[in-house]
Amino acid sequence: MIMHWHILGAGSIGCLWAAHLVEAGHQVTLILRSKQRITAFNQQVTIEQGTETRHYPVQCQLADHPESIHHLLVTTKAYDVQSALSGLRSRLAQGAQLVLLHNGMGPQQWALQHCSQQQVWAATSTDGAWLRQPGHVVFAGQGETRLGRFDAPQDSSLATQLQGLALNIVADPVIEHSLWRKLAINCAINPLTALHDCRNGELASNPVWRAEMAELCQEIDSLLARLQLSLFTDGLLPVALQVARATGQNYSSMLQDVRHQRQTEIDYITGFLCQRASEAGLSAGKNEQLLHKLKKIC
Ligand code: KPL
Repeated sequence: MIMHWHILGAGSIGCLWAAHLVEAGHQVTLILRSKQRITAFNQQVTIEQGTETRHYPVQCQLADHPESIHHLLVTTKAYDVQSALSGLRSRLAQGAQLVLLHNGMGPQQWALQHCSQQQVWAATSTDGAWLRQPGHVVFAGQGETRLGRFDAPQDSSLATQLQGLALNIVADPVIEHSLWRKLAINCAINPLTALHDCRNGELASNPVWRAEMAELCQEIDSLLARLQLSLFTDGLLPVALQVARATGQNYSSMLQDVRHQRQTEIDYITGFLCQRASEAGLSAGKNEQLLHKLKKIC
C-alpha cells in the first residue's frame, strides 16, 4: 500500500526516514519551520552511505498548510513534540497514524491523552546517522528500529506495512518496555558523560565515574522493580557498562547538546525517571542530583 507520510523534524533521523520511505515508493512531505528552510532543502534529501550518495525527491511545506495528514512521523527532540503536535492537531485526519521516534519518554503518554482520535505509535532506534548539512544525512551505521502501537500494543500492522523499507524495522508488541529499556540506559550514561565532559567509554574505565554509574543503576533497578518492569536479567549496570564500552569512542547525545549549548533532553530522560520514582514513593536521590546539575548547565 502506497502511503503519504508527513515528517515533522527534518534532522538526521527524519531525513533518513524520508529517503527510505521515498525509496520504498511512498510519498513524503517534510514539514519545515520557515520558508528559508524550504528553500534550503530544495525539494530533496540526500543520503550518503559509504562511497554512495543518493538524492530523493520530497515535498516541503509549513505547518499551517491546509493539507490533511494521514501518516505522521515525528522525529523532533522530545521537548519539541508537544508544541509541534499541538500546531498540527487540526490537520490530523481521524484514525491517522502518528509515530513518535525520539529519545526519552513523556511525549508518548501526552500524545495518548491528547490525540485520542488517532493511532499513537512509538519507536526507538539504534540507527547511526548525522547531518552534514540541512537535508544531507550521513548514514553511518544500520541499527534496529523497534516499532509498536502505544494505545493498542498487540497491533503490529504498521511494522508490516513498512517492511518494504531498507531499514531494520521490528514489530514490538510491548514498545513501552523497549522505551523504558532505552531510557534506563540513557539515564545511566548520558547525564554523567555530560557532567564529566567525557566519552561514553570513560565511564566504564574510570573507577570513580563507574561507581557513580552503579549508584544511578541501583536506584533505577529499584524503580523498575516497583513498576514490575523486569527488563534486565542481571540488573541495569552490566548492560549500561556494555553499551558504554560498545560506544566507547562516542560522545553521548546529551554531551553533544551541552557542548553546542543546545537544550538537552534531560527532562525527558532523568526527569521522567525521577517523576515516576516520586509517584511511586521511591527516593532517586543520585538521579535527582544529576537532574538539577544538568539543568543548571544547559
Ligand atoms: O543513546 C545514546 C545517546 O547518546 O543518546 C547512548 C546509548 C548513550 C550512546 O551514546
